[in-house]
Amino acid sequence: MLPYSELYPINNCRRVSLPLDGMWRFQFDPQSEGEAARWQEGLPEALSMPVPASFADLFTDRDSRDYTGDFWYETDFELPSLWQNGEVLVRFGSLTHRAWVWLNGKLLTYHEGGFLPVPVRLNEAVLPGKNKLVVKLNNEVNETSIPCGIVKVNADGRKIAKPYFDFFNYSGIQRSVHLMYVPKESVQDYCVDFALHGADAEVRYQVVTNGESPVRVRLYDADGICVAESAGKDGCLAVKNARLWNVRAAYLYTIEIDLLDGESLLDRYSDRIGIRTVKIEGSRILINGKPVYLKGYGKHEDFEVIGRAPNGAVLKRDFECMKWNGANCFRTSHYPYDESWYRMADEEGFLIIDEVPAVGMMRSTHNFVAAGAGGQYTYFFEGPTVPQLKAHHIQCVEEMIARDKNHPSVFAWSLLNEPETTSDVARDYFTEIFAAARSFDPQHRPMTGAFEKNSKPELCKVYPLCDFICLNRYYGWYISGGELDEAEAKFRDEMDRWAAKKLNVPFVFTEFGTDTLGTEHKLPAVMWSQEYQDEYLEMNFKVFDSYDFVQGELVWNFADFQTSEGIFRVNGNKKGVFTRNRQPKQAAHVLRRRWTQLP
Ligand code: GCB
Repeated sequence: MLPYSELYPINNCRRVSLPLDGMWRFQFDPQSEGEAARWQEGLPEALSMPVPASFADLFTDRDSRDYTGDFWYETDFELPSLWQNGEVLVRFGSLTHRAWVWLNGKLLTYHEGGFLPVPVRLNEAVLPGKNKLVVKLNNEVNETSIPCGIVKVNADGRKIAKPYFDFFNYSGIQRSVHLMYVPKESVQDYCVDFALHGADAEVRYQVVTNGESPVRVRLYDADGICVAESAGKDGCLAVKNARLWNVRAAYLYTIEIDLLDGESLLDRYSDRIGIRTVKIEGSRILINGKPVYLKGYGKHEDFEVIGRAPNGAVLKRDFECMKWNGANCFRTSHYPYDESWYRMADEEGFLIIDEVPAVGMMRSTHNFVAAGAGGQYTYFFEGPTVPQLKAHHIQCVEEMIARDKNHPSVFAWSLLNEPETTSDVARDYFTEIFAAARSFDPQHRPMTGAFEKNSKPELCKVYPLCDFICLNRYYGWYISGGELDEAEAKFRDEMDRWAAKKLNVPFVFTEFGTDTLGTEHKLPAVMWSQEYQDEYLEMNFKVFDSYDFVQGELVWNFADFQTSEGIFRVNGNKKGVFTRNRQPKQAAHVLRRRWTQLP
């Protein structure tokens, strides 16, 4: 188990979670001098900064927007005097990409990885009354971090992130922060798994506590009626006539875990869970034993001004747009999202492919050095930084599964996006990643990863590790752009070669799409016009529909999103079916027509 489990903060008669969101103090530290100058005791020249938010788009100058390096946040809080005899924690939804946390000048935690919670136990440093919480973050990307990238140092000494990935390197305290009170002896974690027997279901559970007091588990239906009860840390709840969590027809029960001392309640943790099974059988994805065809999107956490921060209104609008055009699934490309996404997907009956931020593993500086020295290009996974990268990759997978394992919406884990896959070193690297991932998931959900065009049927050495195969393909955009007939022929040729392998597993397209400007119309269609996006999609659908093993289509991307600057990007990636402010391009109607008719 991870230290101080990833349990979502809740409030009840035994637990308190107070959001520390709001205006914090903030300071850039371009010379990395803060620690020596004791900024952990207070920031000398702080600006105000909202939490949660990415800092980049709040500034009006370029240097601040693109700032790369160390930066600091600080806030004060008062410890409620009622919080006696328990554990006091602070839980950051994420800290991008790495962070050091001090309370009252005492260093309590270092955490690497920018997209998963950082829970910190405060007891050793917390004071009655006023407390000062200070966080130093660093948003550099490198070849040991996921996502991967490098940092370029300009002539004037300024650093600038050069991501090996196609989304803006948003950073900061981008998710909510909670101050939490948890009883001394408490529920630290729990997991559930399911078996269906006709109309009945078994909910098998495991509870982790930090003591030996007895555990009682109850399951309540959506009307609040207790439908099953069991005792012990390991047990089974027998549910008669179970209401299943189904795709776009969700039903949620509440699991309530009590830690008891005789009649009195030491701790209680409750959560909403859905009863459903996931299975890959031949080329079908089965939810509750029934095949489901995936329709939807690859997304990003991305919006004007707030960057990567969650926002309830944007979340709601995105789900409404997805429901309107008949979607049932999305991939959290290219990192685990804020927990609000999973909670709403649980409620709305959406399926999620939950992705770890393993993106940018194609070419590293080491590969170029090897080539430049008169030798040959080496493979990405031959670089000297790979052992550290792998450790970090496995840590992220573990934290992601620990956080998201109980969501009914999460039906599969994606462990990679578009790495180099044709070498033996790549195969060996991912063999370890998949083995580790499989050991972490109590529900043994399918594992997969998204493969780019060089991962051809004859060359890719990593796809055999996957339970279903996800392809990112851009025939008609990056390949044969503007020539849809030629693109279709090339696409079918590749698909025929996959078909010839008779793999008997589902294939899902996790990316296909065209950059499209909401302003451009053209008859006949040209690249970047809305008409071209429509024709491109129709061509792709014809190909998908010709192969029975294609069991899903997740368009790239749900909405336009911010990226680094470059000659291929017009103030960001414009492959959205919706604009960045969530209005439909013409293609949204094409998808709506298809997806509302597909069974
Ligand atoms: C990809 C990447 C995605 C990019 C997309 C594109 O293959 O996985 O991150 O944004 O292509 O639009 O080029």
